[in-house]
Amino acid sequence: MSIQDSTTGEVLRSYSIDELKQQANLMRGYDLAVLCAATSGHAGGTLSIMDIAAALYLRVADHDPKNPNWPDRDRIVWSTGHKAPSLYLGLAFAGFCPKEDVALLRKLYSPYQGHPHWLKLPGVEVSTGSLGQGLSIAVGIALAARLDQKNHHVFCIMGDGEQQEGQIWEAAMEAGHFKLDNLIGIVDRNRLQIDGWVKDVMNVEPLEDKYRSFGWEVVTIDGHDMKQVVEALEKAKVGRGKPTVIIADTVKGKGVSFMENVAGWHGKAPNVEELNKGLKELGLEGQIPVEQLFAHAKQYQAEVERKLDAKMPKFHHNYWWNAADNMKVQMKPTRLGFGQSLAANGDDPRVVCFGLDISGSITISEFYAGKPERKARWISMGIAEQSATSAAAGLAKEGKLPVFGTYATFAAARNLDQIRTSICYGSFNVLIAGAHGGVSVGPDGATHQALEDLFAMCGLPNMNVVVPCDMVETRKATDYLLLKHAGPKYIRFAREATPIVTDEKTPFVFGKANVIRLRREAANFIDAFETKLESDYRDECEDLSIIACGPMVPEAMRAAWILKQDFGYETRVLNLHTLKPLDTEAIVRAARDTSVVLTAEEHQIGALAWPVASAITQSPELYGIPVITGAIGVKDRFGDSGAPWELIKEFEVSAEHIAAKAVELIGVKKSRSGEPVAEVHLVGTK
Ligand SMILES: Cc1ncc(C[n+]2csc(CCOP(=O)(O)OP(=O)(O)O)c2C)c(N)n1
Repeated sequence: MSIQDSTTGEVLRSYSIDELKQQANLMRGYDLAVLCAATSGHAGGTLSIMDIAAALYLRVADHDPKNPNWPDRDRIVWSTGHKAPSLYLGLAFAGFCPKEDVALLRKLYSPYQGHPHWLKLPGVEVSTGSLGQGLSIAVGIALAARLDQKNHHVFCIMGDGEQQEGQIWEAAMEAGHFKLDNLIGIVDRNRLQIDGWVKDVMNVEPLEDKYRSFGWEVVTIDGHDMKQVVEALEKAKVGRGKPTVIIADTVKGKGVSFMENVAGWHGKAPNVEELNKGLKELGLEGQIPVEQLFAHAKQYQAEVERKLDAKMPKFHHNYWWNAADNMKVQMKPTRLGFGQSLAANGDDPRVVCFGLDISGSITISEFYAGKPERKARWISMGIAEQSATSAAAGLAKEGKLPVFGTYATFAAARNLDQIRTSICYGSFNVLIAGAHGGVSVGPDGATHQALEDLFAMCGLPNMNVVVPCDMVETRKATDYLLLKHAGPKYIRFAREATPIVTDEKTPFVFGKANVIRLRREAANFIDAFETKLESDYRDECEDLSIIACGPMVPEAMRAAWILKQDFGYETRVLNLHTLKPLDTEAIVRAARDTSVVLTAEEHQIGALAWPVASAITQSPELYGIPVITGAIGVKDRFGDSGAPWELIKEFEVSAEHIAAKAVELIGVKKSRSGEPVAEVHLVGTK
């Protein structure tokens, strides 16, 4: 049946095996082009699944492009959300959306998010990106169909590395138990994941035996032989009495020789030269409208930039990072400091590091880089955050110093109960790294942008939480937490390169805030400021305090610069790198001395703002003393795809937003005390 008119049942288009092969090849060409236009994305896995995507969307699945929500349609769940471009191209080639629109991949406000979002694009069935959840969703959809006595089918596309997630096996057990013959699992067995070969990272084989033992019908095919793909899918649709899993042997990067079987192409997009080479190898020279796709992407991007610019508070000068001839700053990713510390301190025989299949990117692999003798204390756990968390507790119980990390949302949310019960309740000495925290993760989108992790981590008894402001402070914080601090500890850092605003001499004392004061303009941003431990600082009667953590500290410093230059205001910036335990004294002194406190966090508002507010309202010293407060942070919404600095603007967590809010709060303070309110120069906020 396949692509049809849901009102008449008329088949709108049917593809032969040869035509499907041709379409899959074209989809590969588009895939390379849209990834190139996005400058990021997942080439390897999108190419390995493309034949299956073509077969499903163009021939096997019953659906209607004009009626994407047709109740009787087959559902296709992409549990491997990172293969979103193949899903989008499947939809586009089936007629659900224009092919050229897929070139808007990973751009701000785009329906073509880095990972699929069903509320943004008709035809996308579910939002995914956190691996291992799709099969459970598919079980739910299949159960609903059974309850409603419907005949449609649910397909669920998974990766082989993804099979390491324990939730897959809970879902597999459920599907077998309920004999869900309307459910068809597909495993893209390309044998690679991020950290290398699946068999080396954490072997999942024999997959066939595993699924069979859970009560599934199992079919193994060559996932690039279109005849086998179509036959297996069509046969699975008529299977009765049990769910079917199709284990498809594929090649990661299929069709492009320099990408095939290369782990490094997992999360990488081709540049223009590589695109052209790839298109040539696919025999598609001149057949993909590359220039039109690029032009479409460029035009859309120009509109994004116009919208963002209109949203930004304006000041007398352009104070953006490195826009002026002076106040220059060096940018480096905070995560590098984490790796540097592990490299420096890893000789301690108690230190044991876990790999969770994202090791290079979060720099935890620096622990063993060039040190083969440490390999025995490097334990690859695969994509299994929950079990690894409890295993870390086990190691800690036996006197080891375990460290694990991954995207902050998978390091602190997916495994929250394990952190709570296995680690915190027993108060075990485990260091957890929440890497890639905040919206500045960028084009991967909402599923990968941890904006809630600090609520959970700060809310856990016995947990200690540090959010360092730059690469140097990340190294110092890791040095301290790893070897000097006993108990559960969470360190959160960003992915993107952020300004370096501390140096070797800058104090870092766990649990103690630093005061940062702008003293002058200087050639280098860092030299314009003086930093002291807050306990060594004497009140200078500043106009306000900005309390910040993580990469919001540099933004707060830049806000202090804007406030001084444009309004003559003096700002006390507090770098509250330790969120737990909280430096209540520093907060109370800032509130008492300046009577205006503005918090800034790259998180849903509240991980920093509410403890600060609570410290102010609960301090007897401040009873009856008015303190004007404000909060900068993400306002109760999920993230979006986009370039990191675009997202800083869109989510209103830039220095400009901090400064605009500060002007508003200082205005309230001045008007209350009868002082003239400084003229506000903000253009666009009037
Ligand atoms: C819960 C979770 N942990 C980690 C990641 C990061 N991640 C994205 S893709 C990937 C590897 C997936 O490997 P596999 O399933 O084999 O997919 P393929 O190699 O086919 O792309 C990982 C670890 C994630 N998205 N979700």
